[in-house]
Amino acid sequence: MTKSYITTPIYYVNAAPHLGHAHTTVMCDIMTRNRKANGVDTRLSTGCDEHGQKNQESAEKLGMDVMEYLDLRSSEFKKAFDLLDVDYDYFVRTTRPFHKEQVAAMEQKFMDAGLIIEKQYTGIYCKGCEQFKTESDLNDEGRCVDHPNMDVEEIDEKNYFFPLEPFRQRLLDHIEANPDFVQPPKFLSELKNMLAEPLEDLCISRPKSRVSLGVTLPFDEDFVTYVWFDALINYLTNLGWPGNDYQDYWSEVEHVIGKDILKTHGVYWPIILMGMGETLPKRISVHGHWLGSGGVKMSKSLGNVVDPLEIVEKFGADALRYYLARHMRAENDSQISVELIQGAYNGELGNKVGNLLSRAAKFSVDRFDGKIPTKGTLTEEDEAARAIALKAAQGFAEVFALTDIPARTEALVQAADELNNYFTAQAPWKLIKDPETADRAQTVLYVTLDSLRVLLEAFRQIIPTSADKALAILAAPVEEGVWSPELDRLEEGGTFGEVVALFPRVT
Ligand code: ME8
Repeated sequence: MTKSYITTPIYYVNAAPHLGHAHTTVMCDIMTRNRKANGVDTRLSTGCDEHGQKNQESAEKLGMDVMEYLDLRSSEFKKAFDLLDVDYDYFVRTTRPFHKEQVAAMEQKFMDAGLIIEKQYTGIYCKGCEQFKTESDLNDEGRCVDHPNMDVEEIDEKNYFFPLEPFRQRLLDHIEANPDFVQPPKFLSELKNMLAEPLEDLCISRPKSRVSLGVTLPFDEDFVTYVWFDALINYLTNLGWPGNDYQDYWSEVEHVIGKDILKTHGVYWPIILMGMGETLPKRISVHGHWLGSGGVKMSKSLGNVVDPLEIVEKFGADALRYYLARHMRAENDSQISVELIQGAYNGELGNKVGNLLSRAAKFSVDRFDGKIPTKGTLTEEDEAARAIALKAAQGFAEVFALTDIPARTEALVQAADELNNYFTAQAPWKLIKDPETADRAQTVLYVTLDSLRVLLEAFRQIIPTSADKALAILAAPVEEGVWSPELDRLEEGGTFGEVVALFPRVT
């Protein structure tokens, strides 16, 4: 892999950015940093899905001009991702003229190719999903299982449809030939189940009498494009598609999504691409959901909502990035709360990583006149400590998958913990008292700090601001670009930066 294109979903702007948005976007940022550090030319795209009924009604509720509303909301998303240190290359807004023009052009091509048909449709609609539903998608109260607080609507109207069934077998064959198409395997099985039965035609239009916020159909101006049919195309229009060089990145695209939008990405999108004659995505990586305390969906009424910006304000962006990276369980849903984040921040980042740095750096600064100690002959214990750090960091010197992130992050913290044990067992504060062993104290300090440096360089992929701050304390700046963990890069006799607390305790 020499190039890579990672995408987040584009988020609805009917409310402020929430924790789920933060999660997928931070995971994509981590994957992007990881690939760049491994020499892969990677582009990251994120942004906002600005069409559809939900967004339109939110603007109406506030009595705002719709474009003003969209500008305001999308700037909130941009700000949130900036605060979370997300280094994106593209920030999508589907109201951008170029995007809208390409969507309309594509629809005209589909129409000309006979891939769009017109018919009367009667059915149930969930505004929350912006999708038509069947009886089996509803709960006992007759509401959408994903949006149990919203009424579904009965709809009877003329619409335009894209037939999916003619493509189903081709998609199944593609999945068979590319078992990595969806990761992790649990979600591949879910996708296969979705494709086990004939597929209904996909309704790609909404009458303007009901929804006006959307891309007008090029062949019928009484209709706008169904929001999903326009949103998915962002992944291509972003790259300037159908311009000349989009293929370079498109052929390496990986979509990262939450489990709630597997059908749109795993069924609709590949089939739309087949209709266009385009290459299918290389991979769709899926994660579970965060649940609030009590292991239930977050909701205002339960008071278990975790607001990402409040967390950033209280603990800093890296506390949130770390929690999201370390504590999401592959394939499953996971719990989050302010208390859990606080516990991980103080107990894992603070006690294990920050504490090791301040213990070893402060001691060195006090005893060696602010200078980095020098290394003498290494013992077996020193070599073992170094090997632990190197091994944990090595996990970041290869391209990893979305599902690898928790274990790789845990390995770094675990290694820091073991370095703490090494430091305590070697007790340099005792060694320094005896002139015969004083040099040995310097070696222990050097080994500790140099091994920690290796961990911090790997940590840059997860918690970039804190890692860089720590590396500055060790006078060990790291250049952007390709990286591999190497020992003995700490400069003996170099001058420490100011030793500040990396993760000040929050109570
Ligand atoms: O679906 N835990 O937008 P959306 C983790 N506009 N991630 C979560 C989550 C949770 N509890 N809740 C949501 C849309 N997410 C469409 C996408 S793409 C062409 C169009 C994340 O604002 C997860 O990534 O509803 C999920 O897929 C996404 O937010 C849904 O965001």
